[in-house]
Amino acid sequence: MENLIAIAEQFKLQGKTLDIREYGHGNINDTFLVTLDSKTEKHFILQHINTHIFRQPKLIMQNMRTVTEHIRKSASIEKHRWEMPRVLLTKDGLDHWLDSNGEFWRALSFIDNAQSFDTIQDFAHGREVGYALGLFHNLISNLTIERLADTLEGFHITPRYLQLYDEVTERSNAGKSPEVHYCLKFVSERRTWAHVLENAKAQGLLPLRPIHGDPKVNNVMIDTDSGKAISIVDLDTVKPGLVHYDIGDCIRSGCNPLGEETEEWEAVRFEPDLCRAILQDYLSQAKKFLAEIEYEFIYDAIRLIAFELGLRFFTDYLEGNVYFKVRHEKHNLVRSLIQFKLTESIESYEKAIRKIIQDMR
Ligand code: GN1
Ligand code: MG
Repeated sequence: MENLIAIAEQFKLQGKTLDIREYGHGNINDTFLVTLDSKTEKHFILQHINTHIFRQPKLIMQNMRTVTEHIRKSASIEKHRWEMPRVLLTKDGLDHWLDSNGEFWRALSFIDNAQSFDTIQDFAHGREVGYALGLFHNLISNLTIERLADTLEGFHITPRYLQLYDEVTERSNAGKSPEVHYCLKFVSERRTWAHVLENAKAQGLLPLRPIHGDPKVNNVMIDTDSGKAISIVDLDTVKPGLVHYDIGDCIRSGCNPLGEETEEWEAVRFEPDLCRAILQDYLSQAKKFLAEIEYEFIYDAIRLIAFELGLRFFTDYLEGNVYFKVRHEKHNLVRSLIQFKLTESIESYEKAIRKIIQDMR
């Protein structure tokens, strides 16, 4: 704690530090809420970046500043309350602080009078989550991708995760419990199809654009008074990519009412009506830049990102939990079963999901 206070005080803000507590449920970085004795900004967010995963954290800060400054300059947001987190600087004017062990810390402004949820609360909330991603995509659609660094090579490139999975399964001795057997079979039955988005990208059907990378439900901030979406946070994975990764991630997260951390993995299912709500307000914004052909891949994107996340969790389980933080040894196995059950449910609703997308074109 002493140490945390000393780190928090590196970042220029008025007032004495009253409290620091862990905040949110991030799977990679460590996030803290700092409370200050101040009349103006009472809180800010302090984060420790996992540099085993984000190997060039300075580039993350650069991308974050590029995107948030671009959005702040954009005229169209003046009609709504829409706030991007501000990067806070140290006393020396730097956007990060290296502690005595060389660990990387950064601070962001806190978005006041807002909250986020791990699962969709009702259809109105679903529409707000979709709207937030659509507005974000729209606001950065005119930011050229050359201005953004690739901060996490291979992120959301499903064939790359399959390659790692093959390497890991070859040397793993995880045994063959019924759950492990189910996962191995699940992956093997979907291998060929798993190239769908990368193939479409290679064929020039889907363009690279600036993307968020992690637009799950709890990264959308909702105004406590109005219930409206006012921000999308967690900008570490902002980089060039396919908007389909984001659409898939937002919908796999939003349409799983039990959430991605449930114990009842066998009961996990996809909710098509929530999918309609999210897509409706997403597309109200995204239709401004999406080409006709891009709609053809939305169903595959939804199915693929659920499958890919299951594959990433399962690989990490087999590898001994080296990537995602876990609370127990089988945590990543359970997480992968949840995503695979969700994928199965998405597959069972293929016709309905394709019709929802078709009706909105
Ligand atoms: C990770 O750390 P967090 O929760 O923001 C992961 C995402 C996954 C997500 C699943 C850099 O995000 O890709 O979708 O867990 N981030 C990275 O909850 O791998
Ligand atoms: Mg994240």
